Formats: sequence, structure tokens, C-alpha cells
Amino acid sequence: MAGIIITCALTGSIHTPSMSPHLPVTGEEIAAEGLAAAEAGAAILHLHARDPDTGRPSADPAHFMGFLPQLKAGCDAVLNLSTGGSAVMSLDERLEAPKRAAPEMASLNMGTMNFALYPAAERITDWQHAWEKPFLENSDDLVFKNTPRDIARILTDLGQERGARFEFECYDLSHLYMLRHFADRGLVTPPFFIQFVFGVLGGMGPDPENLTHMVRIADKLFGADYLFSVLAAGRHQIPLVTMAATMGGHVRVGLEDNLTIAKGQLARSNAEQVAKIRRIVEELGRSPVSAEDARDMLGLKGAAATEL
Ligand code: KMH
Ligand code: ZN
Repeated sequence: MAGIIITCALTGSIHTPSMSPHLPVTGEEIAAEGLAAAEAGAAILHLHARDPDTGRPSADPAHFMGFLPQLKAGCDAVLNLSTGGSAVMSLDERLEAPKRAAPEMASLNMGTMNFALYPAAERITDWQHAWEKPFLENSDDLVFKNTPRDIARILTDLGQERGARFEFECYDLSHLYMLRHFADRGLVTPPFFIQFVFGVLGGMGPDPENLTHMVRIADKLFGADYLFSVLAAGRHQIPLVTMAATMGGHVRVGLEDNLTIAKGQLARSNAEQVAKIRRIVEELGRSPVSAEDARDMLGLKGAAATEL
């Protein structure tokens, strides 16, 4: 089997500061976490920004600039900017920083869906910030909007005009057919890096059968033209990504998707999760690839061609 790409998603927009003191929030924290994750073996860093004062997910390019230059200067990992941002942001907001940065890689969510975070609110008793509880609770009426028009705009603005390639986030079988549709329209070209997303309430659940079926359908739709990676929310993270590694796929870990390192034990850092999955995949006979090898495998334009 070919080498394995480890992606680390450092902070995201799902978890809130009250859930873990280790969730990076400030530019300095996100930069330090990213450098350590790259050192531990992550070839790709999946990046969101937060407001450093409140820890709230932020689309402000100034907040991205609090860590992007440090990451670019301090490691050679592929810097992959989220275009999903947070489901409460408009598409204009979500695209502001990626359009300025012209990254090598950006995430692209392949369908409109529910994105329900409210069950997590019941587990928290001590809230650090006033925004957290309503942010989570109001997700019972939240639509994460990624219409075909939105997807086409991201592909045009970032892909065609700025040379970015994509982490296609597929939370459901239907999202694979949407990707096929855009390939048929000529707006995306192989190799496709497809991130199968498990365990978000609103997307597919973390059942192993779902992964085998996603691969079966992706094989039909894309043949040899795709690579798949897996992320899974919470305690399903390591079991599902290990299954992906066994099947020849790639893996994503990080505090964006899961705050723990073992049952009931918070991860102290993103690097701790990278080191753990690295040990597991090496035991399985897979070799983590360097960032340069990941660039070759995914057809990326290179860090020098970004505006970071
Ligand atoms: N947090 C993941 C479940 C994005 O940034 O575009 C989804 C995600 C979306 O990473
Ligand atoms: Zn993300």
C-alpha cells in the first residue's frame, strides 16, 4: 500500500473552550499546536481561526494571520484552510480569508445539511463564555448551507482562480454523487481527495458498514481517480480512522473532531493524537508520508505559490 497522509485538524468550530482547556484558541496557541502536530507526523494541517479573546469561531482574516505566517515559516506542512468555517457564518465570511491566502488546499463541504451540536450542551456545567451555550443549543435549527451554487463558487474562486485543490468533505453518500456532478461539469479534476466524515449529527453515523459502502460507491463513481481519508467525531475517531488505514485510506485526527486521547481522558495536544495514530498505522505496516510527498500525491501547487 502507498504511504499514508496524516491530516491534523487543530481547532475547528464545533468544540467550545469550556469543553477542554487544551483546545487552541489564540494565534500563538494554534501556531504552536500546528508546529508540534507537523513535527509529530502530520503532512496536512486543516485550519480554522478563533477570536483570541472569546474562543468563538472566527472568519476574520486578521485572526488567520495570527498563525498562518508562523506555520508557513516554521514547518513545511500543507496548510489547508477551511471554507466550511462555522455553519453560522455566511459564505462571504467563510471565503474571506481563503481568498486572501490563496492556499494550496481548502476544505469543501459537498452538501447542505443539518449540523446539530446541541447534545454537547447538556454535558457542560461550567461555561467560560456567554456565547457558548446558545451557540450549541441553537444548532437545533441550523442549516449548514452548501448548495450547488455555493460549491461552484468555491471551486471557481479558490480552485480555478487561485489554484487551490480540495479536501472534499462528504458526510453522506449523496455528497459523492455531488462530487461526481462537478467532475462531469469539468469544475474539478482528479485526483480527488475525499474526506469521509462520520458521526456529525446530520450526517452518516460511525458504523463500519457505512465506510465500506462509501468506498464501494466511490470506486464506482471515481475508479482510480480518488484517494479517501476518514475523520470521525468524538470517541469514534480512532476506531474509524484505523479502519481507513487498514483499507488503504488516509487519516485525519485533531481536536477539531475529538477532544480525547483515551476513554474519559482529554488529549493534552493535537500532537498527542497525531503520535497515537502514527503508532497505530506504523503497526499496521503503513508509512506516514512527508508533506512534499502529500503534495505530489494530491497535485498541489506548492507553498511558494500561496499568498501566505
Ligand atoms: N469539522 C468537520 C466535521 C470544514 O472545515 O470545512 C467538518 C469540517 C468542515 O472540517
Ligand atoms: Zn474544519
